[in-house]
Amino acid sequence: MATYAVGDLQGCLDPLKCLLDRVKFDPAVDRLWLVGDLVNRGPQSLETLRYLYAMRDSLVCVLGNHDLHLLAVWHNIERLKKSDTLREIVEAPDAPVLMDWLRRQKLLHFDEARGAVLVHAGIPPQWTLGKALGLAAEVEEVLRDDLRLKQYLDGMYGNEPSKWNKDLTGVERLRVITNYFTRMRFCTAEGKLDLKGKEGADTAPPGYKPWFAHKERRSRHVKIIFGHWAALEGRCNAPNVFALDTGCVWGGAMTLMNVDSGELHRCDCADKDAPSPAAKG
Ligand SMILES: [Mn+2]
Repeated sequence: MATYAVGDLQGCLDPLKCLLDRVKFDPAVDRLWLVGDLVNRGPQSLETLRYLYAMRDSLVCVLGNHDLHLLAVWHNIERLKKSDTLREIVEAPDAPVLMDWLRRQKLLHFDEARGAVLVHAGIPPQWTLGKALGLAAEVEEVLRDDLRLKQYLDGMYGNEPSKWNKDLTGVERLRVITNYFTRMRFCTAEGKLDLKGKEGADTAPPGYKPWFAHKERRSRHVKIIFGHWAALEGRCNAPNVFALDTGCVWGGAMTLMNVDSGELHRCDCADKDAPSPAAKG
């Protein structure tokens, strides 16, 4: 019985199967945590979702920005972009079942026994774990609510407000919470976001740092497993913080970590037609 976490899949199913074979993953007893961005850019987004749905009882999954974008496309809020590889999903006969499963996933997962958190992008420095869990739950509740879902997805896009404020309400409140958990890379110690930078940790704009690098970060005592930031190449130099996105879809590798032992496994992305890094996001 083991618990593993895997980095961003982005529609790369073969490397995932390679990793699960490598550790002899048994869905009857083992558990797989997914950092989100299950789909998009890669070659097998639909097959990946079907594969995960079939083993859904063995998974813990948090949503990434690409998963939320897929939900927005499915609900006719947003149109497909040129670089998206999501059309096969929205045209699939089983799309309603897959999309209903997807929207019931979390933004933040906390395993109390392990003292470990799973999140797509991160937790901003000014939030305690308790605060973060409460705010994630606000968005998770809206995702499951038929009456509020479309309004949320419609208001989800945008980089403002750039900083959390407890007095925020409505779509602006939900948007900034979503941006922290699913899009953040660089921010200030007070949590002001810079959502433009996508390169390595040493490319922060003046006054900004990677979210995990702030010394007084209030969630620093809990183990955090995240993805989203391929340019880190799995390195983040912060104690207790584990970066699992190693850019599989960009021709890198997919990384699987044993959550308890920290043991790492990698499988290369075999796809020679990987999309160009210029489309990274
Ligand atoms: Mn992402």
